[in-house]
Amino acid sequence: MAQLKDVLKKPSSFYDEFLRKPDNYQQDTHYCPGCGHGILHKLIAEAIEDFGIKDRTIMISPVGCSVFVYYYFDTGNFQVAHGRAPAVATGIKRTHPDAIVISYQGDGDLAAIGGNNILQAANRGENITVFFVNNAIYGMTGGQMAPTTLLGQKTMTSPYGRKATWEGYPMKVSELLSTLEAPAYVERIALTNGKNLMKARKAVRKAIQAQIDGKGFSLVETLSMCPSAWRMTPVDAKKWVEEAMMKTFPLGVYKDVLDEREVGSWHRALETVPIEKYHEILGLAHEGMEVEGDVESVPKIFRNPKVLIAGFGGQGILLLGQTLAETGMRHGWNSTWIPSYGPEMRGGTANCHVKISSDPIGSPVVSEPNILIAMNKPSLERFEKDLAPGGLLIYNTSMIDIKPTRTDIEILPLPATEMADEIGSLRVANMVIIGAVLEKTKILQKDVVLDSLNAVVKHKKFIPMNSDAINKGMEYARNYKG
Ligand SMILES: Cc1ncc(C[n+]2csc(CCOP(=O)(O)OP(=O)(O)O)c2C)c(N)n1
Ligand code: SF4
Repeated sequence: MAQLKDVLKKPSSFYDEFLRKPDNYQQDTHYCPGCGHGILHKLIAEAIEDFGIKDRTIMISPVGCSVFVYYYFDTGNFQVAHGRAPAVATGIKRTHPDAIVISYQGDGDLAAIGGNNILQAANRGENITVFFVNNAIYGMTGGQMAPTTLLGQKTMTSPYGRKATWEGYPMKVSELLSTLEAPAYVERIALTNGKNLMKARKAVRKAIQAQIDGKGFSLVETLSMCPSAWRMTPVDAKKWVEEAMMKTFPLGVYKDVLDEREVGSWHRALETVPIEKYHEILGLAHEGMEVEGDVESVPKIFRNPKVLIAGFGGQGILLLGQTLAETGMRHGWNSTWIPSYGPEMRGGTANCHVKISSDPIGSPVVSEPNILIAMNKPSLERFEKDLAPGGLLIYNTSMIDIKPTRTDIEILPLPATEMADEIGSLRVANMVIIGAVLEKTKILQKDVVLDSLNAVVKHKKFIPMNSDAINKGMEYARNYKG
C-alpha cells in the first residue's frame, strides 16, 4: 500500500526548494493564504510530472501575482512583458515545435493589456496551452478593476461598484474565444470544492494533452480566489466564486473539437523553404544561383550577419537594409529586416536591423550587431558601444568628424557621401556602403545584389549608377589600409 508521505509528495516538476528569498521558509510560495494560483500551479505541476514532459515544458509567466512561476516550476521558464505571453509562446513554439509551451496569465494580463495578443494567438490556432486565471481583479497591484470585474463589484478603481453604462460589462473570455474557428479546446473551471477540483484537474490535463497531440490552441479559464484584493477570508472567497462569479461566468466546456482533429494536424514548425520555392513564390528569374555560397571564404564573424544601419531620414538607410535582406534571401538564407524611424520623412533619425542566417531567425531585433554602419555622427556616438567585439564598423567620414574609440573591432572609415557626389548623386552613398560590405564580409555576391536592387528600386534608370557606386565601394574597401 502506498505510504501517505508518497501520496502527498511535491510533484517533481516543482523545485525541491523555492529559493525566491533565501531567508524565507523555502517550501512556501509567495501567494496569500486561500489564493487560487497555488492550487492551479499544483494541478499543472502534477500533470507535467504524470505526462513525463518536465524536460520539454516551457512555462511563460506573466506580469501579475504569478510573475514568479519560474521560482516554482523546475521546467524551462520565460518571464515576459505584461500581456505578451501568447506572442512569446508563439515564437518559442514555432521555433521549438516539440516543446510544450504553457502560457500562464491573469485577467489583467490576458484580457486587458494583452487582449489583442490572446485574440490573435487563438485565432491563429497556435499549438500552445493557456491557463487563464480569472479572479475578477488586478491582484498584484492591490485590487483595481479588471475587464472581468463583476457588475456591482467594488474595487479600488470602481469604488461604487462596476456599472455597465460606465465601465462596460465583464468580459467573457471563454465565450469570446470559442466563437473563433481555430481554437481546439476552451473550458472554464473553478477551484472551489472537491467536485470542481476534479473537473479542473481533468481540464488541465486535457489542455496539455491537446498540445502534446499537436491539435492546436487550448485555453482553460480558472475562476480563482483572491481573498486579499477582495478583502475576504479564504472561506468567504470560495463562497463568492460559487455564488457570484459563477453566475456571470458559468463553468463548462465552451469549445471542444479535439476528436475531430488528426493527431499532429496543428503541430507547426518554421519550415526552411528551399530557394527554388522562393523563386516560384516571388516570380524570380534568378536560376541556377549558388544556394550555399562559398561559406569557407566568409570570415567566421560574418557567417550570420547581424547588421545595424543608422543615420538620418533621406540617406537611403532603409533601402540599404532592404537590399541586404533581399540579397540574403536570394542567396537562399533566411533574412529579416525591420525599420525604425522618426515621424519625419526627411531629416529625422532612421535605423534598421538586418539579420541574415542559415538558421531560422527567432527575433529580427539586432541588439549586438556584428556589422555597424553609421551614416552620421549621432549614430556613431549612439551605437558604437553595441558592436560585438571583432565586428566591423563602417562609418561615413563625409558626415562624421569624430573618430571611433573602440580598439577591439575592425574599422573602415569611408567618405561615402563624397564618393556618391563624384559618381553623380548623393543618393547613391548607400550603394557605396553596400559595396564596402560586400568586399569586407564576402557573404553576398554582387550580381545577386543587383538583382535585388531591381526588385526593390522603383526607378530602374538609376541601376547603372547604383552598380557603379557598389563597384567604387568595393574598390575602396579592398584598397583601404587601416
Ligand atoms: C506595462 C505595464 N503596465 C502596468 C503594469 C502594472 N501591473 C502589474 S500587475 C498588473 C495587473 C495584474 O493583474 P492580473 O493580470 O489580473 O493578475 P493577478 O495579479 O490578479 O494574478 C498591472 C496592471 C505593469 N507592470 N506593466
Ligand atoms: S493578491 Fe490575490 S491573486 Fe495575488 S497572491 Fe494574493 S490572493 Fe493571490
